[in-house]
Amino acid sequence: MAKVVISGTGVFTPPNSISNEELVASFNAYVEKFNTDNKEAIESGEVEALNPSSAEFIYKASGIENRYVMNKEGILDVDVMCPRLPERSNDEPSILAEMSVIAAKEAMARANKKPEDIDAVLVACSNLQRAYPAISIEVQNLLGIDGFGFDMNVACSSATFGLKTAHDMVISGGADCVMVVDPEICTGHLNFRDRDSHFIFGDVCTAIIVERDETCTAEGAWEVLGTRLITQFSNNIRNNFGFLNRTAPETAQDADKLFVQEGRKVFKEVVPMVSKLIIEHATDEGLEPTALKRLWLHQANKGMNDFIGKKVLGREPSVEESPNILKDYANTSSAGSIVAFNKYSDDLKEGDTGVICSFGAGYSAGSVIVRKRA
Ligand code: CO8
Repeated sequence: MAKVVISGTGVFTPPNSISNEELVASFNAYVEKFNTDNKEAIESGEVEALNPSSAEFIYKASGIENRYVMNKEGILDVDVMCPRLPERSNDEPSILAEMSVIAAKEAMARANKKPEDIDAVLVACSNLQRAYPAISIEVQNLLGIDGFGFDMNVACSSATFGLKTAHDMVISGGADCVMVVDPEICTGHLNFRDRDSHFIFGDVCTAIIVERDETCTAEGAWEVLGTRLITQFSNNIRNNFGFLNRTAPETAQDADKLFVQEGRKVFKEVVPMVSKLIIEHATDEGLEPTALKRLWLHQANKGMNDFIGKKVLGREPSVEESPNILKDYANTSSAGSIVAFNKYSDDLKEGDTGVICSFGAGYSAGSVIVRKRA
């Protein structure tokens, strides 16, 4: 069977960052205004008073300290509380395509690849900017790549599902080299007025080049030893935004048209599911899970990753073994594990093995086991 490698990755990080303190100050100003504006209704019991948020809670419950965002002013403006990203004309690159191109160029440079070396572009992410034409075809056009492109969405697991799709296309001979791009503007679908979730997400874009081992000229590439996906239906992470919203205008603006979750339940149900996935996958690949040198896990919650790391390695993972990017990036949906892989893989040695693992809405989870190549 053909050997497949990850030969390069790239990350686009937005220039602006918001700290927990800044986000909480804005949220609490909104709460104060709401409670003042609704004072009488609150006193008469018609309306429930809102509770303030706290930076300490956010860090303790999630490990998040900051998040990069595509627009800071709109999010922090108490009268807006949403990123403001003006609509572009059809002749300009879309925002998702623009960030994709920046991450893609870094991945191509690291993989020593030119546009003519790439056969397919997959855009795999949680929230697509429009129905069609596909963002991937726009990215393909902006980079001057022949071949084909298509978009796919498996929420937080989009990158590993995209990696498996690319891997299988290369194995089958359908393509020799595939680029997977994960542009995530999570703040566009986050309810910044919801105390339970206003702190969770940030924005970023990652890109990955997957190709045949024979064509790889990059130093420090990673052989893909195996890929495994699982899904299991759950309503605990949900977003009911969609093209049919306008057909039911009475509920079109409801809070469920943004990200909603039962965070506690997700935590409890997903940790065992993911630990089992990684342990069984590594074992079936002939590896001792405890011998994995690095866990590039989905970055949703530090506590979750600590639990998974402990189950897989049989002991508390060190900071190096299970890198945490949450403190700077927050949850960036599908891009999180790839940001961790991009930033924390160069130090490993030839022959070292690790796992890129994502998990999230669906539920969905993907495991990609890799070994450092010469
Ligand atoms: N400030 C202060 N206190 C708060 C706040 C706040 N902001 N929010 C809640 N509290 C309080 C609660 O009121 C509660 O108080 P009490 O005990 O008195 O009732 C207490 O804190 C504890 O609340 P929770 O039980 O809700 O808190 P948790 O400890 O469970 O932490 C988390 C909440 C951080 C959300 C945690 O449950 C978690 O991270 N769970 C995992 C979630 C997860 O992994 N989700 C994956 C989703 S991502 C995904 O799949 C991608 C979707 C697509 C992306 C779309 C982009 C928008």
